[in-house]
Amino acid sequence: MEAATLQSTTILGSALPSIPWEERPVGNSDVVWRYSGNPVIPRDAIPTSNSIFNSAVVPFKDGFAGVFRCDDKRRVMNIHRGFSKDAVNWEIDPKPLEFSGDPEVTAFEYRYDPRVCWIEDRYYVTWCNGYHGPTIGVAYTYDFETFHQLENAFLPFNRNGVLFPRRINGKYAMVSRPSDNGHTPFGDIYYSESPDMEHWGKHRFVMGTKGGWQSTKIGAGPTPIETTEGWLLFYHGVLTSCNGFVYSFGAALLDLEQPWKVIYRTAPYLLAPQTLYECVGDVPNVAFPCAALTDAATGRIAIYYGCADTVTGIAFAQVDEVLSFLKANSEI
Ligand code: BMA
Repeated sequence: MEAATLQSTTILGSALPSIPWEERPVGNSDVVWRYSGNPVIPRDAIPTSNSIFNSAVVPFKDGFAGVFRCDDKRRVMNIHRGFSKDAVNWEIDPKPLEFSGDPEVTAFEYRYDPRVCWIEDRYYVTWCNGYHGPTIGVAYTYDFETFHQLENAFLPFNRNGVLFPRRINGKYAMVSRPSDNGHTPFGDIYYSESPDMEHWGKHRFVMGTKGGWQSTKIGAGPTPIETTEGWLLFYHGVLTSCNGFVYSFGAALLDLEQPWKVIYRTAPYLLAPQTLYECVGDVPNVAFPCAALTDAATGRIAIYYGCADTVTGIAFAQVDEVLSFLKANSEI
């Protein structure tokens, strides 16, 4: 625990020394650096998959569990559970998740871009859920064996719902990205809260697009990380080039009790698609973060991100370095 007291910014959470970690390569000065073993999940980790990306992992029992976006060879988008001892080597269930709940809500159209978030006594899964257009599906599990689906959080159209890991002022809280029914050419981040995980309201604007890498749309990435200075939110930003969308990611710091208030926000990106596995795949030039594992004792963060809509990679960061960078390079 000594390291935690030496840091200026501390993650408010559990020590978890078993998360993946690799030091920043010599000669690299990036705040976020890639794992040398990337991609960690290949596109064909299960027999039916065309691609496995934009996936979410959490600590579970003495290892890790996750919910993975697997597009199959029909190109149907669905979500599957998986387990790992080390959070690098994953066993993914070839069968998609099945949900109990109201059949009108659980009826399958498509499911993609899952997030997983531990709140109080269970894991919640949120994802982009087809229900007469994309909206945010919500379910919970205690054990990654059975999953119970709740009402969709919002009206269509919305693609990107990310829960906060604790109630804020007594309410569940979520950030999301309202959208349209196509390959949405806009997108800002909004905050909503709920007393019961089914009725969502108090919708507040958090932040919108800015120049450069985040000029077309932005959306929340992993579950926000609670720190002594605020909620650390990694988020994706999209720019439109002559050749299509380019997805990078940066970070923002949100107020702990009023998370729609942005304290800092990175003007430069933290990671942009630059390696072969981020630039070449079914959708070129995509780095799309959906999960982060943290070790509060050391301030280490392992970010899981989808690469080119094809495979999954890991990138690393130190919480105090991210905060220093945010402070020195912020434009709200
Ligand atoms: C978004 C979602 C993501 C995907 C991204 C880039 O709209 O479909 O799953 O990673 O586009 O193609």
